[in-house]
Parts: sequence; structure tokens; C-alpha cells
Amino acid sequence: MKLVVIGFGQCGGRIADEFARLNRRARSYRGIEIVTGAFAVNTDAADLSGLTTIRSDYQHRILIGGRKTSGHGVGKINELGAEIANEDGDKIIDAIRSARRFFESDAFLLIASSAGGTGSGGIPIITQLIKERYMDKPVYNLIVLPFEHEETTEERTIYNSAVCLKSVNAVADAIILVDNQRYVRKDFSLRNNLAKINALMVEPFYNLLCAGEEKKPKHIGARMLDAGDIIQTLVGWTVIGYGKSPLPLITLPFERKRNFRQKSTETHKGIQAMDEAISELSLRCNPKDAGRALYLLSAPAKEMNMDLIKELGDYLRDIAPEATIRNGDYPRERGVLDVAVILSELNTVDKVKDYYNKSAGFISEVKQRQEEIKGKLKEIEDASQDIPSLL
Ligand SMILES: Nc1nc2c(ncn2[C@@H]2O[C@H](COP(=O)(O)OP(=O)(O)OP(=O)(O)O)[C@@H](O)[C@H]2O)c(=O)[nH]1
Ligand SMILES: [Mg+2]
Repeated sequence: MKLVVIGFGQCGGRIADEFARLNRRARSYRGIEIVTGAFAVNTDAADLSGLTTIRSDYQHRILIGGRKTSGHGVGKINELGAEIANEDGDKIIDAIRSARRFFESDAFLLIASSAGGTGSGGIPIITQLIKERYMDKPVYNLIVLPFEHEETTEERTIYNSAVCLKSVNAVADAIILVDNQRYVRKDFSLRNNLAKINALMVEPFYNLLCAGEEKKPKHIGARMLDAGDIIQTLVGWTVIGYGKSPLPLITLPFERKRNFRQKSTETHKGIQAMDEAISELSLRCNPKDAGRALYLLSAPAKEMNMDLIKELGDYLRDIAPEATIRNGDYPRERGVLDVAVILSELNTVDKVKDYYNKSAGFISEVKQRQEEIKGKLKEIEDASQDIPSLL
């Protein structure tokens, strides 16, 4: 599957940069392309120059709202982010159109954080614009949710998230939710934290996107997963997971004939990887709420067998009984067996509901505060009624 990837704001831009690196990896190690164009859109010039892999010309790192923000961002005011995206939308469309292999793309992936201003305000506007222009290609959103400490210290974080999520849900074909808090690991140093988190976030996409682009028979599975399977799976609220089990790199000659015990170890490793994928989903949710699901098993060809694929299918069926399940196998890796899982068409997501509920309170608080200010202003005005004015 080939994507056009567009990142908005600091977070979106950096993750789009990570997708550009993923494409570079696919090209050099596998000889295939999975990203036809990678773009970063921002109101902040410094953020754009901090990227490393997205091409550095103005058609790929797109500065918007220059006049309004002088290149310094919108400071978390999502209304301003939306307004600027509205005004400069054509700039983005022009840039996409000029991408070299645009017409080979299967879908768009737009990325932003929900908590900021530029990304969270701009992404619904541009999603809608692209949907109007390119009716034949699905438009997906990947939305990064804030860390816990950001939610507790800054009300605007929750309010921006609620507004962003409601807006993208009205326009995007699917919204992949990715919760920053789920990726915090004790062993990451603070400085490298975001870079590591971004790498973890895009990793599940590597095999998912590559599997359908393979041309060599030895890398084509018994059941190849292609763009059609992914497009059929992605609808509405979506989460993604990834797990892997190491395999011995070298098998000794006397071990080559697999006995029943080895076979059961293989199945065990497969289940272990699937287990990890489910327990480390990009956002905590209940798999029972999924209407569609997909899994891809990647492993050395000799480690895969129909039993294993069936076992994984049974496992997923147990935890997501309502879902239509698609699957694929991808004979690729050496020394590792990995499983990528997508749960989609979730009919409820607690975290999203929480944002809506919490900011409903916030909105009435803001309104009340505004009323109070208005009342005070009126008092001063009334008091000044009999004073002559010089104007
Ligand atoms: N995973 C991840 N999250 C990030 C990254 N950069 C920022 N964030 C998160 O994104 C949110 C802040 O949004 P930004 O993307 O910085 O904001 P913006 O879209 O640039 O908007 P303004 O700066 O307000 O104009 C916070 O929740 C951060 O934790 C990143 O590189 N990776
Ligand atoms: Mg910014």
C-alpha cells in the first residue's frame, strides 16, 4: 500500500518525517516504495527546519500563516490554526499535486497531535479539502493524544483534543488514535523520548504497508495482505498494535526436521507476539467494541504454517467476537516473528468520551467567566454614564 503522508504542526511533522524514514528503509532493504510523498505543514518555521528526512524545499516543508504568525506558531489556539489552514489550503493541495508519483497512491494519511493549535486546528480542515478534491482515495487521520501530565496541568489540552476529535470524526474515513502516554518507557532518556516514541508509533506500519507491494514470489504469502484489505478494514475510530518474538537466527542441521515439540513452540511464539500487540495497543480500548479487525503475521517462510495462522485467527476471534477479521502472512523477516493488529470501527472509545465530557464542563466554565467579565464591564460603563467624554 502506498500513502501520501502529510504531517501538521510539530508533532505531525515529526511523525511524517518518521514515515519518510520508513520509506527509505523499505526502498533500501526491500526495493519497494510505501510513501509516494511526505510533507510537513506548520505555522512555525523553526519546527520545519528541525526535520531531517522530508525534502527541504518549500513544496515539501510548507509554511502557512506567515503573515498572521510571522513563522512562530499559533500558541495552542486551535481556532487560529483552523483559520490559517482554511486560507492556505490551496498551497498544500498544489504541493501534493506536484509529488512525483502521486497517482500511484492508494490513500492519504494526515497526522497531528490533538492538543496543540496548528495541527489540531488544521487537520480537519485539510482532511475535508482533500476529500472534496480526491473523492476516489480514502483519507485517514492519525491523531496523537497528549501525555497525562499535559491533561492535568492545562485545560486547553483537553478542550483542543475534544474539538479536534469531534471535527475529524465528521470528515476522515478512519481515525487512528495513538496515546502518547502508552509509549512512555522507563528506559528512555528525556531528551530522546519523543524521537523514540515516534519510531515506536510508526513501526507497525512497516510490514502492513510493505506486504502488498512485494513483487518477488518468495516474499508473497499464502494469503497476501494488500491495500484492498487495509482499506476494507479502516473505518471510524481505530487503534493499532504490534508485537514480536525473537527466533533463533541459525538452526543446527539436526534441528531442521521439525518435530511436534518445535511446532508447538512456533505456535506459542505466534500467540506471544499477538498477545503483546493486543496488550500494547496504541490506545486502551475494549476489542469487543471493534466491528472490523486485521492481523498480519511476518516471519521467515519456514516458520509459518497454516495452523499458526489459524490459531492467531481463533485468538483474535475470541477477544473481538463482533469483528469481521481479515488476515495475511508475509514471509520476510529473519530471526523474528512479528504480528501487527488493527482494530477498527470501534463503536465506543472511553478516552474520546472523556474528552467530550470534561470539556463540556470547561466550555460552560469559560462561558460563565465571559459573562462575569461582561457584567463587570457593564458596571464600569454604568458608573461612567454622567461623565463627559472627549471623543
Ligand atoms: N508523540 C509525539 N508527540 C508530540 C511530539 N511533539 C509534540 N507532541 C505532543 O503534541 C502536543 C502539542 O502539540 P504540537 O504538535 O506541539 O502543537 P502544534 O500543532 O505545533 O501547534 P502550536 O505549536 O500550538 O502552533 C502535546 O501533547 C505534545 O506532547 C512528537 O514529536 N511526538
Ligand atoms: Mg508548534
